[in-house]
Amino acid sequence: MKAIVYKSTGSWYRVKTEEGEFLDARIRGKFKTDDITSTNPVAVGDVVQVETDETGAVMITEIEDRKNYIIRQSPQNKNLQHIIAANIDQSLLICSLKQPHTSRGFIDRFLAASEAFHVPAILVFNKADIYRIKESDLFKEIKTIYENIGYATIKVSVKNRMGIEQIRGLLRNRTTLISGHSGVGKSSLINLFLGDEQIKTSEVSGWSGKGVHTTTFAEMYDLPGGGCVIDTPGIREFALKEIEPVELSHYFVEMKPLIGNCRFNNCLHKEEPGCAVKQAVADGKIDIDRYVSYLTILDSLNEEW
Ligand SMILES: Nc1nc2c(ncn2[C@@H]2O[C@H](COP(=O)(O)OP(=O)(O)OP(=O)(O)O)[C@@H](O)[C@H]2O)c(=O)[nH]1
Ligand SMILES: [Mg+2]
Ligand SMILES: [Zn+2]
Repeated sequence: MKAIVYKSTGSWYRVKTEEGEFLDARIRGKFKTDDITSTNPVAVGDVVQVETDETGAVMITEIEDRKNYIIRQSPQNKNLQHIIAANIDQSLLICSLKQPHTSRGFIDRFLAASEAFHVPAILVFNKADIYRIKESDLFKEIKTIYENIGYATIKVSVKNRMGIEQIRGLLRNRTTLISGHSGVGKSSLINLFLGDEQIKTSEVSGWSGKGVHTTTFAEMYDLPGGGCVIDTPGIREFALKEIEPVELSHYFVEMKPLIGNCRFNNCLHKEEPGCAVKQAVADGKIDIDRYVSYLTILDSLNEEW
């Protein structure tokens, strides 16, 4: 019987069958999927085959090919990846400019990962109710930069219900991954769209930047109006799929159309003469902070793989 994985704890999986029944399943044997060394063979959003054995236990026997997936690095082992979710239509990065602050570098890494994995990305800035002039001005600046290159950038307040209807519209009839640092309000936002089934959230007290993770496993929820959302534990860093340094600029959407104009076809847009990307930065056509993020990620690629 076909089913979709709604929750994965690593040792058991909650799946929803085609008939709409929720079952707790385990895996039998070894699965090797997508040729990646992963800590979890089965992820939320996976389409699987399940069978009930003689003892009544539900077993996952097969995983269908994934349309896409998003991974993060295993905190224990840099060479291991953890699939956050599979088969998603879009990804919402929940950010905040306060309690906690989401950095531009983190946003750019998320966007590059989304491009590499072919997942459309939207930036949502929560906690607008606590923004003062400094944060409001910063938001305007960020919105201009990211909307110029094609990413919807939306300000919301879960607390004051500001901007929530727009988000509800974006979620309808799609499968959306909700990610971001711990404490930005991912679960609180999702709770606004759910009925009685409420997710646990908790106070960010004495914010240290490390935070206590309230959500510990990724879990998918059906939206009453159609569509699904996947709540995830707070994340520190997204992993980029194994990419060559020359490929990285393909995942910076404003750089991609320019790279054919660089003098060298293996240009890394660092020190090379005749570089169209560096020229665009100098002309103010590419945001300087985006370029800095590009260089930072480029440097990190060698360390990661
Ligand atoms: N001021 C303010 N606080 C908010 C808002 N949204 C959420 N919070 C608070 O932020 C804290 C963290 O919210 P959660 O929803 O648990 O955050 P999370 O992103 O799910 O965190 P993890 O599960 O640890 O990844 C809670 O105390 C929420 O009440 C908002 O719009 N404004
Ligand atoms: Mg949460
Ligand atoms: Zn170049």
